[in-house]
Amino acid sequence: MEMTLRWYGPGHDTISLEQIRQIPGVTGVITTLYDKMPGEVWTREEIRNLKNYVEEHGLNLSGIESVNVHDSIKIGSEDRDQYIDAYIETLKNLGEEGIHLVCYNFMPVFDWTRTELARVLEDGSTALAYNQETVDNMNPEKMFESIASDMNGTVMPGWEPERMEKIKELFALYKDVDAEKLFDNLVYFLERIMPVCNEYDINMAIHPDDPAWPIFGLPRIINSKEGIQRVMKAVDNPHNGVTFCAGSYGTNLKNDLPEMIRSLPGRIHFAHVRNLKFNSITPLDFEEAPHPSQCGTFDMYEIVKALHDINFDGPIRPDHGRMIWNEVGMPGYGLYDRALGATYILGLWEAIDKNEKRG
Ligand SMILES: [Mn+2]
Repeated sequence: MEMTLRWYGPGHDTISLEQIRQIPGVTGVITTLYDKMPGEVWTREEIRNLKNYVEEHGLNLSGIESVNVHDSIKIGSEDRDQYIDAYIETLKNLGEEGIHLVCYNFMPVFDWTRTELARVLEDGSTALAYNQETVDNMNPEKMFESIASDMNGTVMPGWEPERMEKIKELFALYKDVDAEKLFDNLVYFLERIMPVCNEYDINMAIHPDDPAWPIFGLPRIINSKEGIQRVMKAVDNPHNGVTFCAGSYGTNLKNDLPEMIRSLPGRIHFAHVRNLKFNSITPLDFEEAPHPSQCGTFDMYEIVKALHDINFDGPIRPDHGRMIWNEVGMPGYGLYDRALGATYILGLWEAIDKNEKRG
């Protein structure tokens, strides 16, 4: 296991690599070429520059989150092969530059959805939150406006203005894509990219849908144990793997997170560990809680234990943190609360590890 933090790159992130390096136990970052549009090839030079920059700051570039998948691939349009070819070229270039982990998602239109980016919690900190009633009373355009006005002047991944300008068009393109078609399109994509993943030992790690159910009538397939197992079996290659995101799968309380982890030995290449606090089931309402078990609904010990039990050896990162201590930054991606999360997870890991070795 390697403890990492997500970082958006120079000029995009509100926190610096110097700061990340001072978080005890964090040795790497998960980053991306933020300006790249889906379908655009990442050149070796661009990748090398990013990697050198991270390494010059004393950190590893532990993986990419994300290389985004073009909508044509998800929709299965006639031009999908040209976009898959570009994706393959990017993977090859990443492999040539020694990068072996790529997180991606296969969600139509929206990467993730929250109804509030700065809900004030009891202790005065703010966190991202979700209320189903609010979503049910909103249309997608309004959803975008509400998210965009709440980003502290930053641009949240998945909610880029140029993408959202085309939101009606996007919805029209997904009109005939149901869950089965989306699944078939994912399998088609994976089968085409597996040879380059084999050649360069690149672990693909699909991020689950967040929240873990269909919203605005769009299909979602990576949201349960059955859903993810189906994808693993359809393309039964260890390079076809998973980003286990506790906070995304965990939005559906029917998902038994430790059990899901145990059902995926050798296939979890990347882990996002975060806690949620459910305030109400009907209507569903939850917020992103501080990482410790006592602050939310999940038993974080059991989640980390399950990862340890399957000998998880990839990068792990604390997921979204709250805004605390007057920090102003990208919602969910501030410094302080994620740093607390990283050290907490490291503490759990050390205790579990030593306990086990003592038998
Ligand atoms: Mn995640």
